[in-house]
Amino acid sequence: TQLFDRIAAAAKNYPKPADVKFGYGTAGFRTLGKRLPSVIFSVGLLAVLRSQRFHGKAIGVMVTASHNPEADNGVKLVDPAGEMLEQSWEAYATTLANCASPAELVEAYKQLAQQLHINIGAPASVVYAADTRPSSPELIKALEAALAAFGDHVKTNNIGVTTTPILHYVVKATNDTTGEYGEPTIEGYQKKTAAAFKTLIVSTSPGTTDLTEQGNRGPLKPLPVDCANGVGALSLADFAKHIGDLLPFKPLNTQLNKEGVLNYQCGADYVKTKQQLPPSVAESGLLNHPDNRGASFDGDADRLIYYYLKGGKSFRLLDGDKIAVLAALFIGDLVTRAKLTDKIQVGVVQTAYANGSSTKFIKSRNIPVTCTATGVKHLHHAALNYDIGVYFEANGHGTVLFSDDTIATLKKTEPESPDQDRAIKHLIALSELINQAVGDALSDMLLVEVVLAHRGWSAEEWDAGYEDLPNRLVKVEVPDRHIFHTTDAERKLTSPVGLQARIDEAVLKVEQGRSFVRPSGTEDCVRVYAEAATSSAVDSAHLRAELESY
Ligand code: 16G
Ligand code: ZN
Repeated sequence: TQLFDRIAAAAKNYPKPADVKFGYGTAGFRTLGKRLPSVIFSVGLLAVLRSQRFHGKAIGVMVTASHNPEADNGVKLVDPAGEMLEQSWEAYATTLANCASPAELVEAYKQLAQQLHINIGAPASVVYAADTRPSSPELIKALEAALAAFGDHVKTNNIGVTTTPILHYVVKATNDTTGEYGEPTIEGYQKKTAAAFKTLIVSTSPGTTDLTEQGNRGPLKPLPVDCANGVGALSLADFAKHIGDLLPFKPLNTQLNKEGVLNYQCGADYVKTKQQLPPSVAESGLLNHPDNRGASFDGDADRLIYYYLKGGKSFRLLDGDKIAVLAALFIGDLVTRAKLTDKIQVGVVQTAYANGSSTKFIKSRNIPVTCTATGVKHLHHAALNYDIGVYFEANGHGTVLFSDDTIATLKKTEPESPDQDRAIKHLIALSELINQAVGDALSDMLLVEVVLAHRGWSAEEWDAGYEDLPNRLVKVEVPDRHIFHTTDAERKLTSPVGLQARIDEAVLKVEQGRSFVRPSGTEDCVRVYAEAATSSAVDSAHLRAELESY
């Protein structure tokens, strides 16, 4: 009861704004930063419960609004293995966040603990971090106020200002009982990632200068990286110190203390939705050489988009689909060279937004493809069904998961040739380079660089595999998006009745047509996607679908 009094007293400083209904959506809570203190306070309570549920394992809390405007902020919980919060708990988060008074909050918290049979006096551990938004320090204070109400049996670890994927890494590493995953610190992440990258780029065996197929290419060409004026700029600068000139970076959009610049006219989301270079990147002139490639992070560095100028002129996007194809084919080749195709199956997980050409291309290479609903948790879950699961959303969020059995197989296989030996070592190093918890712009970028270096490819050669179908994505504000229900991984509508038939009809009229409508999980709108063999066809298909969705 003392605990309840302390929670109620602390909660008084974080009153819930009266006019809002909060919802824990696809990416946690997200809205204007100044509306969030009460929400963050309630998330602190839930994080403790969640940790107690797992006998005191560490739970993560990340304060960020990713690619959203600077005035927004958000919060999401990270489960012990470094994954997104289990879906069944999202409703609990929503319940606590909408309590109108401290008394109501304490009551809801008490009931929840009872319902879940959780001993509220048990030990707990919470790891937290924030991105660079101006509202983040205030929100972290609200979180700390909630955690402080518990006293000593709740261990807290503030890792400071860092990227979303690094927080996920630290949570996973904190809970790793084998001690093999890596040190549970930001520095531990940097060291682990740098070591794996070096293994993949430079030889560690005496007598050879590298481990690539085509001989030593020396240091890689400088890589311009648009950091969206976000926290990725910090992690990148930090990482660069660990690898010397092995891969020289040209960081762009790295202003962390200037108001109004976060995600503004830059970053992965800007590039993907506008299908053009950020003006700052264009002006830098760094992409003018046809051999050059550039990369953009989003505001919390969990999304990555590549691009280049074909012939030094025309913009070409290398999005999540292109990255998935690059990674899956490379890893597939390594598995073949490791002579493990009978034991290790590589598969790709996409969403309905994946360009039809990418899906077709992957299947043509005999790699299985699964389609899931939008949102990282769905892709992540499906990727676990493969021995090596490559998952990417077209928007650049994704990673590659290696199952425990796969790692064990790799470690116990006795190689019979130097090439097989090399392939096995490379697969193990890739599993260490690639963030196993969540999509990670920095580590995904290093993955891309490794593949390009090993293949000896420029961006244009990477791009040459398949040609994206022309496509459009628009949002439509409808009176009530909740009447839109989908099935088949969001590719078909079941309601409003009749609408799907009309979409099907429109799509049939155009070559290679495909279109779907789904309610957004993050905004009050529905999204309409369409693709077709030609640009003019896609316009007519999308227009019809859009009109019909009203
Ligand atoms: C969230 C998801 C992202 C998804 C997007 C779709 C996470 C961490 N993020 O940002 O994966 O692409 O929502 O938004 O799951 P929408 O539902 O508004 O289209
Ligand atoms: Zn993000």
